[in-house]
Amino acid sequence: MGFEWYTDFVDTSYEPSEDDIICHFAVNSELPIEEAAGRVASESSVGTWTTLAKLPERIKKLMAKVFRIEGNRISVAYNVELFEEGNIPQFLSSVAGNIFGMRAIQGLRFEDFEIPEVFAANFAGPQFGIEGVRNLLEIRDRPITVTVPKPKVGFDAKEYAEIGFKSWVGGIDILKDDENLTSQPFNRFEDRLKEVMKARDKAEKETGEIKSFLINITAETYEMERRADLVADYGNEFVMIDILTVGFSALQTLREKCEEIGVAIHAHRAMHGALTRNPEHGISLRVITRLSRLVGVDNMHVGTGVGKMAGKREEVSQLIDICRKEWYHFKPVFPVSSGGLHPGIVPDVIDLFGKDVLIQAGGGVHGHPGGSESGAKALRQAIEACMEGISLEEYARDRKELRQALEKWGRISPK
Ligand code: CAP
Ligand code: MG
Repeated sequence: MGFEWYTDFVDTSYEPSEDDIICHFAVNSELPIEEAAGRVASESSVGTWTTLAKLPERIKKLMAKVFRIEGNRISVAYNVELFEEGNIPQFLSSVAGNIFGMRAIQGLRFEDFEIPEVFAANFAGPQFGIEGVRNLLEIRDRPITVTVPKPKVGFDAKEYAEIGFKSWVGGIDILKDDENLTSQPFNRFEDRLKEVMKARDKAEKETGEIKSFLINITAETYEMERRADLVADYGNEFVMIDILTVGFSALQTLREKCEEIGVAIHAHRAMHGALTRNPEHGISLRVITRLSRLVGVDNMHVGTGVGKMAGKREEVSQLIDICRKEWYHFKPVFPVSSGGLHPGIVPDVIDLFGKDVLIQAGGGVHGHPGGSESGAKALRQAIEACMEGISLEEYARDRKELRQALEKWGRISPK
């Protein structure tokens, strides 16, 4: 129609400059793809639904350009000046904002993005990264074991610390809060921190190994800063943050805070399914994982490819690459494999991840017939078997805990 100008944002002859930010989308619309693509580029940069009485020349250079269209997949180049340095919320308000709500576009998925060095330079990335986390734990050449007490909430601080102690003594390296445990009346944050740190000291003395705690500080931002300080006061190495429910603004604030106090960030991605699971609409885990590395988490949940949570091997493999592959100055992020794991499927996890992985088993430890300590032993034994290239069944011959785990769960992938 005479007043529309969306196709002015489509130029398949355009060669993105090295300073452009590039975003890849899948578009579902009844409109011709050029029309739909132009709407995405227009609304996520300078445009609106109608031509304007005034459009100064200098603003024209801020018009985003659809430079590639393949079927319903489009790539859009954005002048980097459209984005405030170091501001993730504004980045998302631009390329993941209004465009998801446009009536003419029935479905839109933000699949991935690429940034120029000039934009990457505004972000610190991970403080510790894989090598730094390994140094914190003095664990060099094997996957790191993690467990979440189950049931996931309800224990009081002393009961919780007791489960942590048993798990650590059984061989778990890191105790982890569940995503919905923060500071409920039955288990206040300060009480849990105090009791678990006492148990951690005892377990370290008993095992001679460094033990740590992913305590969930998720809350309002100022409160998270206060909790992070308390964690540092106890000399604990990590905080855990539910990065999507707190939001990227809060995550950026806590990244600064954790730099000051020298504490690593474990990123849980609870709520991602609301954005990521619909293949026709939403935001992919590639985008969320890449943003998390940009801001600077040290450990990041990426799925299992075999466990109870959605996420196929191929997708998990892509997320592992986003965590670990060379990317400007950013340290690699430790991928976390979690969700329905137990000793019987540890070989599948190591086959997919290699040794640079945090293997988290909650039910797969505390559901062991012998209890938490035996469950922890079974998990460690399964990892030892893999690192020595021995089958689990062979290794379980003279290791009761692994044998019992295999008797209960075999090699099943939980649904
Ligand atoms: C796993 C878990 C984790 C999920 C999150 C849970 O417990 O504690 O939150 O792994 O999913 O609450 O389900 P289990 P993801 O070990 O008992 O399954 O890691 O895919 O983000
Ligand atoms: Mg959980």
